[in-house]
Formats: sequence, structure tokens, C-alpha cells
Amino acid sequence: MIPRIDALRDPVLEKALHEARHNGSQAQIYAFQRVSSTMEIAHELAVAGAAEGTLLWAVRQDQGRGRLGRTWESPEGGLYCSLILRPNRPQTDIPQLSLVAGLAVVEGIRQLAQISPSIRWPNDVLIDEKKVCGILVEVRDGAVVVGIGINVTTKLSDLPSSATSLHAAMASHSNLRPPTSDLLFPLTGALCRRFQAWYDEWSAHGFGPIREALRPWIGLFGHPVHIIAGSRHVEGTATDVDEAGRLVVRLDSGILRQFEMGEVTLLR
Ligand code: BT5
Repeated sequence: MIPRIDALRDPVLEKALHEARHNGSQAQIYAFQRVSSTMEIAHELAVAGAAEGTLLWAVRQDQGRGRLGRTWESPEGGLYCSLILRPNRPQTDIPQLSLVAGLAVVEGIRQLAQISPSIRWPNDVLIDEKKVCGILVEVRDGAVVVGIGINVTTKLSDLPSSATSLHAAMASHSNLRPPTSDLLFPLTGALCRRFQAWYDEWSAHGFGPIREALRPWIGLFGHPVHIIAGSRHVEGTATDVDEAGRLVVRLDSGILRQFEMGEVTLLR
């Protein structure tokens, strides 16, 4: 569709991903050995008219990014993908997609790695309190791109000290055999299927069903949290996620306050 992007595609990877996805989706898959960021390519393709469900996938990224200009370390061994979406819901609901993706990630990881992660609202997935996955939702020119990064066999020496990988987490559980890079394809497949199921539910019924499914995975409730909202620092106890996906916090003053996704960094 865009010659420069087409020239970089890897048909062997694309075939493996098509087989792994097997969810009946006809949406295109673009897979690469190396890109700057799957988000960048996804936005370019979205502007050029790519269909909903188009998947971008890369073995490694040179300029993987997080929120607010932060870096996402993306060496070989991680799963890096972006999905192009054209949601039918109001603009104000779009940040909820971060939790829709989080739900798909925890279900996919549990299914394939037999390990139960937790969701740190609004966009991180943790194992043993360390970050194994980050999620990024970006809106440009009416299209939404959801990016997901998961450390699978990534070397811990290539990651910040706050991070872990599925390999490291499983190696520390003596009854689990650590994954190899072969897990990348089935994990992507499970992720696509779980995301599609929850995205359809969200498109039809809004955040309610997501909220119910999500609650057991949120490790924060009852725990003290430290929130940075703009230039303000706030402390309190996380109590719930409300019907719009906002985090409900009882402040140390006793007042309940909801925090919008996107305005907050949660230090826990
Ligand atoms: C995120 O941002 O957690 C969103 C990350 C999204 C990455 C995916 S990969 C596919 C797609 N293409 C992209 O270019 N991005 C998306 P944030 O909440 O801002 O967290 C960023 C912070 O996480 C960094 O400042 C580090 O502290 C930490 N970090 C960086 N790389 C990491 C990694 N590989 N694993 C765990 N933590 C990491």
C-alpha cells in the first residue's frame, strides 16, 4: 500500500502470524524484522486507509515508545505489535481501550504461560510486581492505534530494573518450563483472539462487561497509591475502577476521587 513499508515486510513472519491468529479475521498483517516503531507505521497505514484490525508486528524496534515521550526498550525477544482500530464509541471512551488490551494480555499470558499477572491501571501488566507489558493508545486523524509490548525472552540486562520477562518469571517458578522465542507467535495469536472478543463486547455494550472481567486482575485495590496528575502529587488508597474506567482513590483526607486515564502516572 505504501511502497517503502511494503519493501520492509517479512513474508515468513507474516505467514507464521496468520497461522497463529486463526480467528477468521481477514485483516492484514504487516510483519518486520526491524522497524523504528510499530506505532509510526500503524499511523501511516491508518492515514492511507488501512482497515480496522490491521496488525503491525516487529521482531525489534529501534525507537519503541511509551507514553509522554518515554522510551520502550525493544530488543529481540519481546513481542511488539500495534493494532489499527476505527471504534464506533464516543471519543471520551477511547482511553478505555488500554484496559480492554490489558485484559486480553493477562488472559493470553495466563493461557500460554500458566502464570497469573496483574493489571496496574491503566496500562501496565505486572508479574511479581515487575512490569512485563506496557500498552499505549494513540489517536491520530480519527484512527486509533493500540500498541502492546511484552517481554517474552528479553534479557533482563537490556531492560530497566523495574521490568521482568515471561522467561525470568517462569524460571523463578520451579514447576514451569521457561518459554523460548517460539512462544511469540502463539502468544500473539492468543492476544489477537482475546482482544477481538473483548473489543466486540466493548463496541456493543461499552465498558460495563470489561469492568466486571477486569476487576479480579487489578492488583491495586486496598493498596496505597501515589499518583502524579499533571504537576500534582496525590496519595491515597485505590478502591475500584468505575463505570467509565477511571481509578477510584480514597485520598488520605477521606475524600473519594476519580482519576481519568491519560492524566495520571501511578507509582503505587
Ligand atoms: C508504556 O509506556 O508502558 C507503553 C509501552 C508500549 C510499547 C509498545 S511496543 C509496540 C508499540 N510500538 C511502540 O513503539 N510502542 C508500543 P509508559 O507507561 O510510558 O512506560 C514506559 C516506561 O516503562 C519507561 O519509562 C521505562 O521505565 C519502562 N520500560 C521501558 N521499556 C520497558 C520494557 N521493555 N519492559 C518493561 N518496562 C519498560
